[in-house]
Amino acid sequence: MNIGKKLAEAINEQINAEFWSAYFYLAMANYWEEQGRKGVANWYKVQFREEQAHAEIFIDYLHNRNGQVCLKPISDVKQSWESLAETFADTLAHEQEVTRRIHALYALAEEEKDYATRQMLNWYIAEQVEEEANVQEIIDNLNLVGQDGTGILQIDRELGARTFVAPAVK
Ligand code: OFO
Repeated sequence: MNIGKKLAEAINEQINAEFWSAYFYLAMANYWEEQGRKGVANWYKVQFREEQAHAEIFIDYLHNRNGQVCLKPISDVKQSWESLAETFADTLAHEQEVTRRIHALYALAEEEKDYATRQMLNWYIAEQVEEEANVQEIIDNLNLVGQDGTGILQIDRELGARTFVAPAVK
């Protein structure tokens, strides 16, 4: 069944938002690479790739429902941060906003009685719970070590071990 106009527009907006997220995390990866925090940079590079994958899933979905993809310009992102704490606080706030957006999309799918879109969005709803929990854990660890250099190095090393795994939904 072809996707309705209203939902197609909302999904196109979300595609743009996912690419904005990718851009945002790439800026963080670049910044921390330039500050010598290679583990943090790696974590954000993986995040960058995940966001691109999120956009691609929506693109494939629109095509499967005979919808048209409309790529819009990506607006500017912040380029520097005072501290790791600020970076991860920005990340959590952003993911909370994305969660709100995904929930709004789900509500629209319900309103439109588009059960296929509702089903597809279940994956994103679960993904957002994971995204927020992962970032919260890093924030908790950063709070725990405070300004302790050894602790920060340990966190950097752990974040450096993250690898990209393509989402199973693809
Ligand atoms: Fe696409 O989940 Fe983060 O932003």
